[in-house]
Amino acid sequence: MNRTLVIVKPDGVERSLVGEIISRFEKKGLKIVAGRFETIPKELAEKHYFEHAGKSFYDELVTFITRSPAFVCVLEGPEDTWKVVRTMMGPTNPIDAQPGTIRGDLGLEIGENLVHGSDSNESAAREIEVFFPGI
Ligand code: DAT
Ligand code: MG
Repeated sequence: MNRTLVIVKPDGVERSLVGEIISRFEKKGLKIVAGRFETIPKELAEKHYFEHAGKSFYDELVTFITRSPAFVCVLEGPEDTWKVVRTMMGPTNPIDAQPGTIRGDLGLEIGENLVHGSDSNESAAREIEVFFPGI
């Protein structure tokens, strides 16, 4: 089996869309194998988003992801689960996201795009270790 990290970001929790978003993945056939509801500590946010350090939107991104509780979970499927999740999420900017995708149906702004999904099997392994070490 193959796993990826998904985060329903603070905007998704604030808008009471955790069930809506996670149920799409469950209906698709993916299984939740770990999950935690938490205000992400700054230190974990910085580890998670290390690749964006130094970019113009980095400070805003860390402030956003740590501002209120998020639902962080690990989803499991047969293969390339990260890709299944990202296809269902839609592209980073909700303006570009097709109807039928999470960002396309529910989002409007790049800075409040509801959901995180790892972008490769390597990122998935790294990000799962950041949030659920040793799992
Ligand atoms: P994704 O979340 O689709 O993997 P990413 O890894 O490139 O996108 O960026 C991480 C998050 O940072 C993204 O979900 C929203 C924010 N972000 C990315 N590019 C941005 C930009 N140009 N302006 C503002 N926020 C941005
Ligand atoms: Mg990314």
